[in-house]
Amino acid sequence: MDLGIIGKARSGKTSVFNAVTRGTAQVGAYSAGNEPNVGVVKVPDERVEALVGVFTPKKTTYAEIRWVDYPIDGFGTEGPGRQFVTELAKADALVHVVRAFEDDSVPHPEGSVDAHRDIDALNLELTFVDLGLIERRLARIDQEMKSMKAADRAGVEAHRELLGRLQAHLESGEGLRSMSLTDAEDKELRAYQFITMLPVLLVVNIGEDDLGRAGEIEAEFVARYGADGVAVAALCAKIEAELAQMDTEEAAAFREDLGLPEDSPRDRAIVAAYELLGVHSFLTAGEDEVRAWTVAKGATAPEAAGRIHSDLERGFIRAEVASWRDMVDAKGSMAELKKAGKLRTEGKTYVVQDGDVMNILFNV
Ligand SMILES: Nc1nc2c(ncn2[C@@H]2O[C@H](COP(=O)(O)OP(=O)(O)OP(=O)(O)O)[C@@H](O)[C@H]2O)c(=O)[nH]1
Ligand SMILES: [Mg+2]
Repeated sequence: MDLGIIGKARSGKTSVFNAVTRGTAQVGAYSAGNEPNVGVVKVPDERVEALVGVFTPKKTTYAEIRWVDYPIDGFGTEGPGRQFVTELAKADALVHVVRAFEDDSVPHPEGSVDAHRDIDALNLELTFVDLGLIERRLARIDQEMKSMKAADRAGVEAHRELLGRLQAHLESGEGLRSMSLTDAEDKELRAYQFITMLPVLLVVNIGEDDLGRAGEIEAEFVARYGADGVAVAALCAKIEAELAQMDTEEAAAFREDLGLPEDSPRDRAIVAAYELLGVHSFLTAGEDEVRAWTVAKGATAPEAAGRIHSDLERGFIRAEVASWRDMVDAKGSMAELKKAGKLRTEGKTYVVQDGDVMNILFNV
C-alpha cells in the first residue's frame, strides 16, 4: 500500500514521516534535497507472528506500507510540485499534514498559523491539478470529434458529458471524492488517476501544549472535514517523531505519562488507511512461507487467489480455509483441523474474511 504525505511548508510532513517509519528510514527534520523521503514499513500483525511460531517458515512476509514524504509546499501548475503530481496520483491514499502548532522558532511561511486556511489552499491546488487534466482532455476530445463519423460520436459524447460533470464539481471547489459515481463511471475514469479522488488521512499537527486537547481538536476537524474517504487524526508530530526513536517499552511509558493514545501514529495510520481503502487481509501459511495479503473487503476466494498469482485465479478450483486462531490451536495440523471440523472447503463465491488462512487448489 502506498501512502503519499503532502502538506504546506513546515507543516510537519517529515516529522510525521519519521514518526510512522520509526528507525527504518530516518532522515533529517528538514528535507534539504529535492528528493522525496521513502520508507517501507511492515504492518505489525499478531496473526503472522502466531503462525510463524507454528510453522517456523523459511520466509516471513508482512503486509507493507510504503510512505513517501514529498519535499514540496504545493501543487501549483508551476514549480517543483508539478513533477511529483503524477507519482503522487499513483498512491493509494494521501496523508495531508496540516500545521496547527505555534512555534516562533519555526516561522510559518504565511506569517501566521491557520489550519483551515492551509487545508483549503492545498485542497484548491489539488482541485486545479484535476481540473487541468480534464480541460486538456476535453480540448482533445473536441478536436477529435471534428473528424469523427456521426455514428462514432455517441460514445465520446457520453464520456464528454461525464467529464463535464466532474469539471462542474471541481469548479464548485469540491474534490472528486465527494462525487457520487456509478461503478461503470468509476471504471471509465480510473485511468485518469485523479488526485482528488484519492482517500485522505488528514493529520492535524498540534503543538505540545495542546496535547491535552487532542481529542477535542480532532473532533472539531472531524466535524468539519470528516466524510466518506476522509479520516482525521490529531497528534503532535514532533513528540511522536521523538517517541518513535525509543524502544517499545520506554515509548509506552512516555505515552502514558503524556496522556497520549496507546496506539502510535503508525498503528493509527495503518488502521485508518485500511478503513479508508476498504481492505483487510488473509494469510497463507506453510513451512516455506507465512505471509499476509491485503485484499478488498468483499473479495471472493478466486479474487483473493489472484493477489497471490493470476494463475491461481484463472485456474481456481476451491480453497481450504481455516481461521488463523484455529490454525494456531491445531499447531498447523490439517488432520487435526479436519477432525475438529475447523477446516472448510470453499468455492468460487466464498467471500474471504479477515484473518482467514487460505490454501488455494488450482489447475491451469
Ligand atoms: N513545536 C513543534 N514543532 C514542530 C512540530 N512538528 C514539527 N515541528 C518542527 O517544525 C519544523 C518543520 O517540521 P518538518 O517535519 O520538517 O516539516 P515539513 O513539513 O517536512 O517541512 P518542509 O519539508 O521544510 O516543508 C521542524 O523543526 C520540526 O521539529 C510540532 O508538533 N510542534
Ligand atoms: Mg520535510
